[in-house]
Amino acid sequence: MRLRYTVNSPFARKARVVAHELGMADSIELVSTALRTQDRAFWADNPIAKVPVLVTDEGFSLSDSNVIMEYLNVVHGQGRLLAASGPQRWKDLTLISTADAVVEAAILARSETARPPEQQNKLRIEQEMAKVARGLDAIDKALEDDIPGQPVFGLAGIAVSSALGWLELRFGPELLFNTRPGLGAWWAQAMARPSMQATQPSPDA
Ligand SMILES: N[C@@H](CCC(=O)N[C@@H](CS)C(=O)NCC(=O)O)C(=O)O
Repeated sequence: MRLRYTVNSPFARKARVVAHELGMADSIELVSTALRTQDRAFWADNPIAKVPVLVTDEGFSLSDSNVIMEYLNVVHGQGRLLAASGPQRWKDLTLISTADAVVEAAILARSETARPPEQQNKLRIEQEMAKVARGLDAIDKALEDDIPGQPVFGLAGIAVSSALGWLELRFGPELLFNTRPGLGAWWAQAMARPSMQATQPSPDA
């Protein structure tokens, strides 16, 4: 299998962490991929030119990150990282969507902030950062309610951890944890896992 990624992509990190948690990281070739270049091999793997994309041993391409996580979980992990049915399944899928949405809102705010000051849409930045704050509050609450009793660091925990890792890299820990000490404690535990240590983003990349 081949996984295209960038070292700082929070979406690609989800797939990489799942591979580590399932003990199969060695069976996936990691291909560091430059984004927004004329790369026909990349486009052949994913016409939308986003990472992550996983090319399976059978030679078909999978995207996006949630499809890849679930593929690895079902085909190589007997589904143990996500409840197959019942309320926990839907809560966890919603937590994954919320984590993704928080990152997407933060990316929008960052790209707006990167424009020359006179061209920035300040209202848009405020609106997107307010979504980030509300999303983090919802994640904080969901983890408080559900995750501590769970025996496994499942797909929901992996999605949240990957999102938090990227947000911390780009915005610093204060935005995340100053008003959410429970989330900070949860994050410290998640960060101690070998799968998270092995997939750390890099400020220099
Ligand atoms: N929904 C997608 C999002 C993937 C995504 O946005 N990846 C970013 C890197 S973090 C990317 O490849 N961006 C390149 C581009 O938008 O041109 C997923 O979950 O995989």
